[in-house]
Amino acid sequence: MQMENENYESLPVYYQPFLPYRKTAKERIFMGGRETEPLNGLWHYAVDQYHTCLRSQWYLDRREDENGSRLPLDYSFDEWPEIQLPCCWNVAKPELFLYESAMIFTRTFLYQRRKSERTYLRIGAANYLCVVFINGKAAGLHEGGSTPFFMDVTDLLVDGDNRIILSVDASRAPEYVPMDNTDWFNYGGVYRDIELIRVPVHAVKDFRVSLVPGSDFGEIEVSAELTDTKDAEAVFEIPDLGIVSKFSLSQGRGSIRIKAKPELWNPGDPKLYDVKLTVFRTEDKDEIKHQTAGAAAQSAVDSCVEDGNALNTDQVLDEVSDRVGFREFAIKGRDFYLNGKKIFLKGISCHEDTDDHGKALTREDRVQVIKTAKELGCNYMRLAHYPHNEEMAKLADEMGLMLWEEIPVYWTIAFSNEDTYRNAENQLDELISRDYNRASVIIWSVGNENPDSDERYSFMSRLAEHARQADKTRKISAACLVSPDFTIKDRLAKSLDIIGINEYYGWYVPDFDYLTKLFRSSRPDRPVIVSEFGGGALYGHHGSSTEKFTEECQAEIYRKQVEVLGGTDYVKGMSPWILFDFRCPRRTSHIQGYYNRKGLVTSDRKHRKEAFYVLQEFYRSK
Ligand code: GCB
Repeated sequence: MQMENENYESLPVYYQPFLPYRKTAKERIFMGGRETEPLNGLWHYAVDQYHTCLRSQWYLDRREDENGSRLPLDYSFDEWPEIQLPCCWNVAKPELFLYESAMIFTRTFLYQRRKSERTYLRIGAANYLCVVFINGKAAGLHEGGSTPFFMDVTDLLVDGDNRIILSVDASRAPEYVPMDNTDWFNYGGVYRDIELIRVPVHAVKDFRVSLVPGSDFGEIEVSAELTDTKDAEAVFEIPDLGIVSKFSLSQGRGSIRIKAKPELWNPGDPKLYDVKLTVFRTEDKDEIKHQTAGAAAQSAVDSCVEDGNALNTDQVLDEVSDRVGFREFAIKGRDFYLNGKKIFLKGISCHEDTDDHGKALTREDRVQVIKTAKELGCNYMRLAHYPHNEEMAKLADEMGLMLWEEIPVYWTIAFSNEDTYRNAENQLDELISRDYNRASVIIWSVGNENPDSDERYSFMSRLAEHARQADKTRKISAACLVSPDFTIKDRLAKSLDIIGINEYYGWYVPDFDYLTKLFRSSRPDRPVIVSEFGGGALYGHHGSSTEKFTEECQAEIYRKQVEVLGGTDYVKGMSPWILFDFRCPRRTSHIQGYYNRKGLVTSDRKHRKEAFYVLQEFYRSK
């Protein structure tokens, strides 16, 4: 479906024809419990350094002129070499290691239309711009390299063979989010799943389940939204709690609050429940006979359907499910409470990066990330600086770890550019709608280390307010900078529930006395998380604790930091920088070797540095 053409000037001119096809969080489909047809696998690819596919309309695949004469072609889709998607091309093909412009991917696939359903294409993430063509027609344009996007492709698909072309552009630019300068590697590619999803005509696009904050852990809120404005009935079930509740969707939306006493989720005992939503049409209610989802729930459904009006599977519009935990993360004064108990967030920061796969981590890689954090003694992790794969939050739900999730509003992006704002807000919406049901996620971060200016203040306070309106069950934060007079007094703090502070005493500011000064001279009125501190060390490089990049120097920084932070009453959590060494083009010294070496563990995840054990000991004592 085409969107209204928008005024959107931040993209290069060859993207302009595709602006009407721009996809945002609005087009999403709720994914839990859906069958998908993966389009992962071998695709043909070609480097398209000059964006010729878009400029010269390769996607039309016009082989003859008006008179039927053959035209010379600059492409040959099926003769191009192959690559396995999803992947980051920089590591999948060593000759593309430093390539940062457009790449064309194409393949064909079989499709058979089934009556009364719509087919969506979902791409888990493509860095950074992606234009999708199906059978010669534009299907979607998406901006933002770490969030999923959807498009309804039903009317573009044909029975039999279909061609899909993706133009994926990893160029960097000052107006993008993130901008052209970051402290991590700019991997290009379609590096998360590509899949087709068949959904009913009136499908559930949003299904949110959470414990109501302040309800004495006794109320669950459920809300649902359809892809259109149909009136409908919905039945919500949690079989393990014997909950079956019916509510109405008016104009495609509805919600209900249900009294319940679920066992609460926490990192030590990450209890999850299967939940299910079935949406029924409202018409012909009187003649409907009851036979709904799940025999166990049947009698309960009976009792919740008024006046003998029953629900019939023929009347089912859509059915979705999820596995969710119930918890309350609250702030009182300068303290954090999880399910009513005071907690300290023992964390670590983490990038989405591996030597072999870049950002396209395998499930084993992700499990290893969480296990390593738990071995360190963490109950919490900061997923920096952009949305990681949604599997991370699912695993954190299952394995028991609280999360800070973030959008890439990093350093000095184009704060006065309205396009940049809309893009950042959309990435936030895509993230919130993707992970709303994850109990592990307790904090949305709207940015990292953004130097103060009026433009930055209005951009980020607007984002923080947007996040607060979008989600009442989580807290809002950002990783702020220390003020030049060595105090915590970022203007943004009043828009945040939690002040995140990045400080590098002992490293960029070698004098540790400033650390004590910072905490003594600041009087924040809300909890502080030290969202970053740390120092670099090359594993196996030993020397004195004053020699930079030795394990001893890094360990000493950690010793001094935890001593001061542990003794500061308003510091209620920390996520030092960082769990693993990670690739970084800015780090060119012979010791760094194009890696940021502030990891507590090497990038191959095999070796723990001395500082790992310093932090582990501190967390064990906490
Ligand atoms: C920071 C940034 C992080 C960098 C880190 C460093 O403050 O937030 O992205 O990688 O410092 O190593 O300098």
